[in-house]
Amino acid sequence: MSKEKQPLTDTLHIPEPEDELTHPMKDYLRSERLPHIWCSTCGIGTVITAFITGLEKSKLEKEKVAVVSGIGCSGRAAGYIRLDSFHTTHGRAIPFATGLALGNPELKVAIISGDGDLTAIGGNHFIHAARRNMNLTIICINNFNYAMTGGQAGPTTPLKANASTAPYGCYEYPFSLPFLAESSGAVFVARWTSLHVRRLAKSISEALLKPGFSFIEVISPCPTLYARRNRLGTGLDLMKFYHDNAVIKHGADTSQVDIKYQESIIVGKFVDKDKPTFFESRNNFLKDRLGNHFIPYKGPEKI
Ligand SMILES: Cc1ncc(C[n+]2csc(CCOP(=O)(O)OP(=O)(O)O)c2C)c(N)n1
Ligand code: SF4
Ligand SMILES: [Mg+2]
Repeated sequence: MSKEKQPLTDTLHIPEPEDELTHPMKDYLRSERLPHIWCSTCGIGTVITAFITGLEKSKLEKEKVAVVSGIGCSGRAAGYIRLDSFHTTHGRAIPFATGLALGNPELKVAIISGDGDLTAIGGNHFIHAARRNMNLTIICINNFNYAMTGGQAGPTTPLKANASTAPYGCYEYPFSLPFLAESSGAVFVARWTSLHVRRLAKSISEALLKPGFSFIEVISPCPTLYARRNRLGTGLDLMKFYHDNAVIKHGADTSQVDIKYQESIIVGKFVDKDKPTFFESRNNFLKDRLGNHFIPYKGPEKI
C-alpha cells in the first residue's frame, strides 16, 4: 500500500478509554462548565492559565484564596476557576471582594475582570480600594473595549481606535491604568500582555504574596470586536503585534506608560513598595487610641 493510501488509524494515536486525557489544570478548573464562552484566539483563557500557574507558584493554600469577577467576557473568569469563586454584578467585583477581605483577613482575594468592569462602572471602587490599600490582587484584562455588549468604547479605548460607539475613531482621552493604580495608592503595579505568559504568571504569584493592593494590567486580544472593527486580524496577529511592539521596562515611571493606538506597549513591573495595609493602619491606629480596650478582628474562627 502506498504511503498516501494508509488508513488514518496507522498514523494517528487513537486514545483508548483507559488512557483518557485529563487537563493538566483540572484541579483548578470547573470542567463541568466547559466548553467556555470565549471566541477562538481570545486572550482571556491565557490569563486564566497564567493565574493558575501563578497561584501554584505562590504556594498559597487553595482554601485561603478566593476569586471574584464582575460582568463581561473577562468577568466570566471566576466561573471557570475551582476555588471559592464569585461571579458578581457589573462593576461591583471590588466592593464584593473588599467585603470578603474584611470578613476574613486571612483570605487572599483576587479579582479577575475587564477594563470596563473595573475602571468604568467600577472606577470609583477601584480608586478607593487602592487608596485604602485593601489586601486585594486585581488582574484587569484590558481588551480596549466593552466586548460582551458589542464592542463599545470604554475608558481604555485608545485615541483614534474604532469602536461601535466611535465609528469614526475614539476622541476621548483614555486612562493609563498603571498610572491610575499607582496614583490612587497601589503598592504593586505591573503590566503584561497575554503573550507574556511566564512573566505574567510570575507577576501574579508576586502580587498574590504582596500585602495590600496589587494591580496587574494584561493587554489582551478581542479578535471578534475590537480587532475586527480596527482590521487588526486574529488574536494570533495581535500576539505577533505584542511580540514585535512590547518593550519591557521594569521600574518605568507610570506617568510615562500611556498606550497609544497600535504603538509600542511598555510592559514590566513598575511599582513594588511597602505601605501599611488597611488592616495594619486600622489596628495600629485604634490600638494607639484605645489601648487594651481595642481587640483587633482576626477572622471568623478567632472571635
Ligand atoms: C449595571 C450594568 N450596566 C451595564 C451592563 C452591561 N454590560 C455587561 S458587560 C459590560 C461591559 C464589559 O466590559 P469589560 O469589563 O471591559 O469586559 P469585556 O467584555 O470587554 O471582557 C456591560 C456594559 C450590566 N450588565 N450591568
Ligand atoms: S467578544 Fe472579544 S473578549 Fe469576548 S470572548 Fe470574544 S474575543 Fe474574547
Ligand atoms: Mg473589555
